Amino acid sequence: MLKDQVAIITGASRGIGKEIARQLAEQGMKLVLAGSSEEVHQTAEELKKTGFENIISIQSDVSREKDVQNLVDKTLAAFGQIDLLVNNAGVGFFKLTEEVSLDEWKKVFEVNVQGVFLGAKAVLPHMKKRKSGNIITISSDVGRYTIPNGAAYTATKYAVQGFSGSLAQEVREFGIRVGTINPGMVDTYFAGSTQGIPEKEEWLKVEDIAKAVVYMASAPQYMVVDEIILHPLVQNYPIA
Ligand code: NJP
Repeated sequence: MLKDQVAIITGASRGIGKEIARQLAEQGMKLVLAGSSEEVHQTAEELKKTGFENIISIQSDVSREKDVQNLVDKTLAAFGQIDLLVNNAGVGFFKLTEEVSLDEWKKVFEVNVQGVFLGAKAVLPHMKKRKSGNIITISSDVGRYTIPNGAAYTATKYAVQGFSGSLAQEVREFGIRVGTINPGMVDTYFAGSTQGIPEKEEWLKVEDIAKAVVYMASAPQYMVVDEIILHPLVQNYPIA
């Protein structure tokens, strides 16, 4: 069903985004990988070496409108259509509120919230014209409940939930589906961590999140998967 469809994945240099790219490539999708660093090109090369074709990489910062518009324009020039936008790029840090600088506050909102807004805004005219499309955002379980020592990050993910819910209702009549995937602790490079260290052995794996993306994106056109929340069994979290 996803075969020959076109996806843009932001934050595809490493971590969850890289594995989403791998699994969507396995489905036969044509991919545009975006990341703010040059690492994104290496990731695309790595995937191509494993036999996947139709993958391009574009260095772009999701918090910059020009970069995001360029990403969408180049995708349309290369592949002619956009079926799926995966807003995955995100940053986070965890400290007491009085220790958070205004620059850190701005940065986390610029990437996690402004980036999601800019991505959606840039693909919507095209998706509305085609009367189809999928916008999937990797949000967080802390978009649904709060944690201490992470007020700025938590605030961004609550914002993402509000934005996505409102957008979903706005674009339903155009056949466009909007959903969020809200993981708990995932073993990646997030917040300056390292992927694959023994302390995170029982955390969610990038493969788990990528599978959720494939499931959400493959839902039949009459169905919308609004949200998937997933946690490692070892994580203690409140249940609503
Ligand atoms: O983190 P990491 P994850 N513009 O650090 C890119 C959410 N999440 O895979 O820019 C464009 O390994 C960066 O690439 P580069 C989290 O909030 C995670 O875990 O080239 N891209 C890299 O590819 C986030 O939304 C956990 O350096 C930018 C990627 O983002 C998503 O999962 C739990 C960028 C980050 O890779 C993926 O994060 C949870 C920019 N301005 C939610 N800035 C978790 N790991 O536990 C960064 O609830 N990137």
